[in-house]
Amino acid sequence: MINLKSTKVLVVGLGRTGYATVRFLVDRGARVTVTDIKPASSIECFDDLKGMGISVECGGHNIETFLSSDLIIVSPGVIPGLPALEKAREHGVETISEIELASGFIDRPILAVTGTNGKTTTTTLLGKVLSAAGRKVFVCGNIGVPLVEYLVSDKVADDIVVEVSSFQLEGIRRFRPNVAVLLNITSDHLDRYPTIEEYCTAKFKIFKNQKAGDLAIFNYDDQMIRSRIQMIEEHVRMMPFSISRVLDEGVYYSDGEIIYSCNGVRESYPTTNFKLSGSHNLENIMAVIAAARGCGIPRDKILDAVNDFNGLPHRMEAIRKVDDVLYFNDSKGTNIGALIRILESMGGPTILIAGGKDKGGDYTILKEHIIDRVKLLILIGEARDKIKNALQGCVEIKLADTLEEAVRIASSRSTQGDTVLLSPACSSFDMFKNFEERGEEFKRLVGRL
Ligand code: UMA
Repeated sequence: MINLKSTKVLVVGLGRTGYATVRFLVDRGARVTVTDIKPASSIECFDDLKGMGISVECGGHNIETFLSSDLIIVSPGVIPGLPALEKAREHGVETISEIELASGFIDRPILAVTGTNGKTTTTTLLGKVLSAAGRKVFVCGNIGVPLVEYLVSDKVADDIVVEVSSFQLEGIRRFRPNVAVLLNITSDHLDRYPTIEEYCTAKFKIFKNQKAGDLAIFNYDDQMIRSRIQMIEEHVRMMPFSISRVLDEGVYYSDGEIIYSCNGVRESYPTTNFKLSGSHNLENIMAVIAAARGCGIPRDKILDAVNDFNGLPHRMEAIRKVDDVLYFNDSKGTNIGALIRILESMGGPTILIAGGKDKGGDYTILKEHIIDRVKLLILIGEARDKIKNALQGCVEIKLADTLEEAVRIASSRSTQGDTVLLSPACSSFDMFKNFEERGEEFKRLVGRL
């Protein structure tokens, strides 16, 4: 555990993570400075921090402040290659992420979930399963509540369930989840990582510090993951899951049932009453079963909680039917892999609205999935020309300047039995504050039809 008393700590970035980190550090007697590239007028917690007597440097990063710190806590949105951070590291200043800091002070079991897609659904469902079994659970992380928030709250949890992103995992040293889940890896955030290999390396850090008795749960069907299993230490208990093959030890799908097979125990979880649909959700549920069984939760409690779970907003959320056309909001689908998984589960003809802020992926891999299922592709946002160039010729494409125009085109071109789907394969930051705002706007526009 780091001794923070009188330590000079610099917090970089003043979003949700930075603000919660500062409060924790102040509680522990650290000498805190915070810095953000944005001007003071754009920082919500600025007055609060000033009121707490914190030194706040806004409108840029002063390299001297970095070099004179004992420890730097970096917000997930700040790239590790930031020149001031690189200089500080060269000078021997330790730079870590908030999950690394917080986990060092947490004495509860930590269950961590990562993956390109499905993290939030899996984290939420795992939290619900544990709660349904009578455990006090703190659900946090990339889902929107920083892990460090637990330490400044008055909550006492039996288990901490934390969604972790590759950005958060980059900055760990000793972060050690008792249960670690890796759902899948497809190309994402290639605007931050020079290669997919570096993205994979960040994701695999979730297993890096696990010890004997800890549980490593991973998707055996995912080639990116399967080919790197040797990166998990041998002494860790491995629990693969698979939708396509029978596993001696692990969780797999067979004939409408999920089978949990471990140490001679074989349990069946019928999928008939699951409210979540699609093969991606089946995988999320298998990971939850593996994690919850690993914590000793009985089968019936798990099955009841899974059967009760309706899913989350902005993830394949059915909005309404207008003139026999069904509208779905999948605004959380912010990468190409997410869109592919959704298209795989689509039945009838689909009008797809996609586009937003490009994250450096290769849209041509969408071709084979679009040709069969999408009758019209409507593109919005900064990435629209890039996507158009990648998919030209395989589907009719229309460009729209706003989401409102996209919905108008979709509505005028749809016919009975169609589905209109917003699943952007891009982040939202070019036109919206976040994916939630984009999804809410879509629901409002569809509501007006
Ligand atoms: N900033 C700097 N210098 C820089 C870059 C940014 O000062 O060089 C400042 C910005 O001006 C801003 C602050 O840093 O004021 C923002 O920090 P942040 O981007 O880390 O945002 P937080 O509000 O702390 O939110 C972060 C996660 N954000 C990102 O990873 C980009 C949230 O995940 C997470 O919910 C939250 O911590 C709590 O853990 C969001 C996300 O988009 C949902 N995650 C990515 C994803 O899911 O794909 C990984």
